[in-house]
Amino acid sequence: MISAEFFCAELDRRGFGFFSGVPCSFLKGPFALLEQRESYVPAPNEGIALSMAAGAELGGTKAAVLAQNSGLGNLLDPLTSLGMAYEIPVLLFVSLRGWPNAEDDEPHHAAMGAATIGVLESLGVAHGILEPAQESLGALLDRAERERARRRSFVVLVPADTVGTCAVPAPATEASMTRGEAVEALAGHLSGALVYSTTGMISRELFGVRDDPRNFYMQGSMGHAVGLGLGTALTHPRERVVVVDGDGAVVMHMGGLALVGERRPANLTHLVIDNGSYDSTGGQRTRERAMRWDELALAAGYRTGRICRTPKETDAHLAEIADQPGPHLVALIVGRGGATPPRVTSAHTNAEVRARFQAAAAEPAKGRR
Ligand SMILES: Cc1ncc(C[n+]2csc(CCOP(=O)(O)OP(=O)(O)O)c2C)c(N)n1
Repeated sequence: MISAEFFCAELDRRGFGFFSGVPCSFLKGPFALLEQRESYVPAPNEGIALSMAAGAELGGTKAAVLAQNSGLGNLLDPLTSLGMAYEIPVLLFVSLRGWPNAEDDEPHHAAMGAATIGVLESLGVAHGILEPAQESLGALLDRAERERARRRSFVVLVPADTVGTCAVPAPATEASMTRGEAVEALAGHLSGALVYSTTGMISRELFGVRDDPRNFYMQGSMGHAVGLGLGTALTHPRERVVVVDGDGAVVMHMGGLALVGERRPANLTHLVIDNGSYDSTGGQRTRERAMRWDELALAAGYRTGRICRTPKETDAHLAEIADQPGPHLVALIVGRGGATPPRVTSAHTNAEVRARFQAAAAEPAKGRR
């Protein structure tokens, strides 16, 4: 195993001065160390991480991006149309979720796990697979330097158990509600609704608190729960649609908010569980300062926007807006971390989640508008 300290020291030794990315648990250690530096800027999505790195490079600062292979989809455009077209080299570390054996990982990583290396090959992007030994990192970074000299990017692919974690004390949070309490409070208001929940711990928490065929647990597709909700809300105006989102996921594809605010479906409620962090990948911070969700919602065009900080406030506000036309945005401020809820896939395959959701959605509902 390569220690996170060695990993970062090696990048320092080679003169890297700017870092960005979106976390993956395979790279938890380096993220924990980089987070403590001014030179690391957490990005809302991998494409922005890459374009920021390219901007740093254009100014003469060597830059590196750390990402999960699910994020390749977000960064391929700037990697090709910016990095390759303008010959701006960037060093990328991309984790290999779902590889080499798809069965060893969550099913939503299977397709990208199998395709990651082929995608890079078909684009002609130089890459190498990191092995859990310090010499391997040195050899790949030497190759990256040779590519850089030709003004080409290089991708270091990082399989599971290659880079170590490290203990960094989590910053204290001032929130007075846990994720579990927030989900319990909102779960009382989901009856009859079609519910889309976001990737990671939030879907798992909802599954643990209130499993229901009318819940669609969207693992993967980070940032796209609101798109699912909007598509259903617009095409099925008699259904009540609730999206249970995370702050990291919303910010990843924030354009969805603008579209909700523009189309204004009265039947859509967007709940954002804001813990200021990417809890599902190890609790890395999402933002330095809290988002003003209420103002953001109103500016985007939602009919109401509100921040709730306690289960009681959440319960009262959700009861209050239940019969008012939306779209509504409610941000629930919670603390980081919490107990690890069960995986949805311990009970249902993704295809089962989809099939039972579709069947339930087709039934005459009890609580429809
Ligand atoms: C495109 C993409 N990049 C990165 C990831 C890895 N990932 C899975 S869950 C998650 C964190 C989600 O954060 P948030 O929405 O704030 O919810 P939380 O985990 O804090 O509950 C990340 C970064 C991913 N699934 N997809």
